[in-house]
Amino acid sequence: DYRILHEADLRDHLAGLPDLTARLGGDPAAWDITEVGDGNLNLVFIVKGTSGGVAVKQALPYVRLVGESWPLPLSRAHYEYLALSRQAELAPGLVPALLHHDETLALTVMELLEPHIIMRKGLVAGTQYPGFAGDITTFMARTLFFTSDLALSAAEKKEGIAAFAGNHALCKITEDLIFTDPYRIAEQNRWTAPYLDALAVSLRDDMELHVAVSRLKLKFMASPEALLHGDLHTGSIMVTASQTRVIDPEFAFYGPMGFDVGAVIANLLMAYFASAGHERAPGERAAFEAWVLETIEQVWIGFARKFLELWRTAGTGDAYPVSLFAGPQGATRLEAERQTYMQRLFTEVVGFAAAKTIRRIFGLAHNIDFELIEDAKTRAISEARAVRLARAMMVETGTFRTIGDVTGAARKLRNW
Ligand code: SR1
Ligand code: MG
Repeated sequence: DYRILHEADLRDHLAGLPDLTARLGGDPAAWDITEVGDGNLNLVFIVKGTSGGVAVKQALPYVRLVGESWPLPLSRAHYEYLALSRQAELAPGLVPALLHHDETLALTVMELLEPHIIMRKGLVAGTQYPGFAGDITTFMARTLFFTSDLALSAAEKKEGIAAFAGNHALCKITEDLIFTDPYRIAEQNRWTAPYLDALAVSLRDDMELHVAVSRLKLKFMASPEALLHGDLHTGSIMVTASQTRVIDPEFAFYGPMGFDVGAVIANLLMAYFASAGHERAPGERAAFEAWVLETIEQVWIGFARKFLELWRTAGTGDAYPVSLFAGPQGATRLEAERQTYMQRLFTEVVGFAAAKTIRRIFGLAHNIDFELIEDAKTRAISEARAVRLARAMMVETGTFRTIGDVTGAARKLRNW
């Protein structure tokens, strides 16, 4: 009974739901309904009544960006709903409230986030979000830690993996668009031609890069460490000056934690490099760029601190059994092991951040950070700086020991 909802069908559907009707208020015939989706996959409606509004998301049976030639399972709406429900429990106040879900229509109704805007748009405009690092590190530390073997029993963890195992079509998009296509000739690749033509060729010939990205791809495919958001870029985050809400977890599955953290860092790095190509009031450019780099540092440092604190206080999962680390000697050894764990995770964050950057410059799905730089040459210069850093992060990952190494390298490339 699935059908793509148009305004009138959506009005009828919502009018049949007493809770939502009460929330919206007034005569359903007078509700204002607008389709506002500008993402790659779905329909998004804003519905406003006399006493309130809601956001409605419906999955299309195909990739919106490409059209019906690229079918995509509606089941992604189910996984998104499941992930949002779990994230709401684990990171309360950091995701939109869920109001209704219809499995057949692949439709979810959520709290209308107002006056929030998509963070990427704010970054393009040069807006700073002082509370962002604190919020996103809480979100990531809690959702990743509490769905991992560090917090769960082996049985609970395996149930979690099984619940999301069917979301493989969305994983396949990531496997192809992020870890494969930018490094080969693929019909849907695009880049800022002609300026980046030579760089596109060099990516296809760079065997060290191919090895590095293939290692990351394997890690993505074969490391079910925790429940990931799976698409945690700045287009999946809505903000005001003081609030952060994470949306759109339709790519959720159990994967490597570094993928989510790397996504946030990659998108901030791109905002940093893109800044040179955007209009800014005098003096604001340097302040904005300094804030972005500082935020990148806070994202890793804050995440690591919060994650470690959870491990120390709530690390009762079946991994690292408490009984094996009894006594002062055990506590010291376990603490050292935690530091080793975080260093390994940091290395993966660096690699994933690199892959997430390169895909936005040579793959199918680009981002407005770069795309809104009208002059192609100016855009290509910003993109080339980002790619140069990303290549180093992916191939010479070991030389990036701290997040300061990443921001320091970005700073050096700013005027390259
Ligand atoms: C075909 S989907 C392209 C991209 O849009 C989503 O936001 C994901 O990032 C995906 O890779
Ligand atoms: Mg999305």
